[in-house]
Amino acid sequence: MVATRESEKADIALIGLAVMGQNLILNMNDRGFVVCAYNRTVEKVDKFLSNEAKGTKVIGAKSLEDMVKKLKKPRKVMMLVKAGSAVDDFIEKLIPLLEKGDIIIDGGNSEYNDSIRRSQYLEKKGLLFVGSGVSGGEDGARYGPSLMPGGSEQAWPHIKDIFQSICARVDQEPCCDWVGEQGAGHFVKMVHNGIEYGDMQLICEAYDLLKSSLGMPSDEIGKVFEKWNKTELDSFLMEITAEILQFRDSKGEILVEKIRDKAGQKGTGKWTGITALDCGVPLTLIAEAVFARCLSSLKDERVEASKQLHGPNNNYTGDKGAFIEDVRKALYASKIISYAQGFMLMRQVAKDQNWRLNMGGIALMWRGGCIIRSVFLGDIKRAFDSNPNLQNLILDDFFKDALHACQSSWRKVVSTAAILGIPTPAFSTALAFFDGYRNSRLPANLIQAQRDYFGAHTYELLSTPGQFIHTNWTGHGGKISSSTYNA
Ligand SMILES: *[C@@H]1O[C@H](CO)[C@@H](O)[C@H](O)[C@H]1NC(C)=O
Ligand SMILES: *[C@@H]1O[C@H](CO)[C@@H](O)[C@H](O)[C@H]1NC(C)=O
Ligand SMILES: *[C@@H]1O[C@H](CO)[C@@H](O)[C@H](O)[C@H]1NC(C)=O
Ligand SMILES: *[C@@H]1O[C@H](CO)[C@@H](O)[C@H](O)[C@H]1NC(C)=O
Ligand SMILES: CC(=O)N[C@H]1CO[C@H](CO)[C@@H](O)[C@@H]1O
Repeated sequence: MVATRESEKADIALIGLAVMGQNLILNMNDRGFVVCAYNRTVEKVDKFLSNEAKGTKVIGAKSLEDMVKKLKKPRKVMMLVKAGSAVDDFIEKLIPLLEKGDIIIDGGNSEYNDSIRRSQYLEKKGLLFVGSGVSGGEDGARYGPSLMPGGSEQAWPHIKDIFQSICARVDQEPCCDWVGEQGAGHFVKMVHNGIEYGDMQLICEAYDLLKSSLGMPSDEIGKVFEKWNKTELDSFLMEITAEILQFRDSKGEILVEKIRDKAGQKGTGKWTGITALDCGVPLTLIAEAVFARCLSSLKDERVEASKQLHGPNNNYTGDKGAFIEDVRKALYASKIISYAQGFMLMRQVAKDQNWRLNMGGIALMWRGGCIIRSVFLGDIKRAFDSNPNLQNLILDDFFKDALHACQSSWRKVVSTAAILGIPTPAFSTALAFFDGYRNSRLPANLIQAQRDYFGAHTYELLSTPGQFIHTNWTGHGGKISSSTYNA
């Protein structure tokens, strides 16, 4: 076989020819890059070259050795394979074939702790690792995803051109920038997915409120959402929901009402919640969104319980138009809280991991291409641009004003839902967070007293913070101290 000349070599290789992989290759090809395609099942490569990739500059590889020979140096190998052991398996197979300075990119949905481990492992071997979040689904991959790369920083100059050419753009700006060290890219993608859980749950609660309290039919709610899509709530999820609610099946009937109310999940929302619990961040809305899916999945149990447990009549008797506007404002306010909590989590983990996360840059990456893309993220970008050290998003003037303006509607919706017996876990937890966060005094003084009473865990006085004391509350009991037991 004649050796491939350097000029004919590929700019990047892509492993894994499922739909996302294929679309990303075609996207790269459109932008003028030569891509070498590889899949473990080699017939898949031939099929791709003679079908979807016909007439393009895409080349194929018959083995990993063949693939590596066809790449320009430093070699860039991107994997779009199932998260987990498949990623480690390919890494092990690639290591002996690659040279110092070559780059392995994982574009799958890996857990960020795996990416931390992989970047450390590969850097020890002289290779560079990039763990990149890729969001936007199949369409995004084909025409412009949001890309969130992190890992070995020396890799960025070599992949920047490709990544920023294929990604989505908003006002000419690419929705892709370097996120940070090690697992930062996959971490930010995880938080993105968690926020997506929250956004979806909030929209579902709004739909349920309009349906159950006002008795509005789905297509009418769809029309309302179309209007909301022209307000602060302008977003991809609002837009597709407006369409879903008006979609009719072949019988001419609204499809969404026929779908079984049992939500699935793949785990990124759960990971976000676990991470928040581990590092002590009150990420209540995303956690509620995950639990709401769990509760929904108890369909059979709920059907049984609905026959035995009774609540109030759901009908709202006040002004319909005014209530619809109240729900819109409650949704907006709750959404602000959800993003504020997401950014709190990123801030904390960045601190714990010693990552320099650029919060405004992250908002810009999410502004286009991905599932949570929205006009709203432009406002978040502006907030972090004007103050990169912003303690909390809800302390930014724009969002502070928005919360104040929505506050009375928000309270009305949450209390009305409680009175009518319509579950609004995400709306409610957002409001509870707002009220907790803006309170200088919470009842945790009593928690500290209780802990000291039964466990001698000690407490601080308001007047002497930092000084821990114990009180002999009962007048009996032995010489207990907080180290004796933990209850
Ligand atoms: C609630 O309103 C619906 C129409 O929106 C009506 O059909 C139903 O009878 C009402 N239920 C009660 C208990 O008032
Ligand atoms: C939602 O708004 C966007 C732009 O702001 C627009 O492109 C889209 O067509 C709208 N979708 C619906 C369903 O109204
Ligand atoms: C990743 O590891 C950190 C530190 O060990 C832990 O706190 C966090 O919960 C882990 N994340 C996930 C999703 O398991
Ligand atoms: C608590 O007070 C009682 C009664 O004054 C005393 O007998 C006991 O030793 C005290 N316990 C401690 C741990 O100081
Ligand atoms: C890594 C890999 O080989 N991925 C894909 C190869 O093609 C089959 C069939 O389309 C996919 O299922 C694999 O995920």
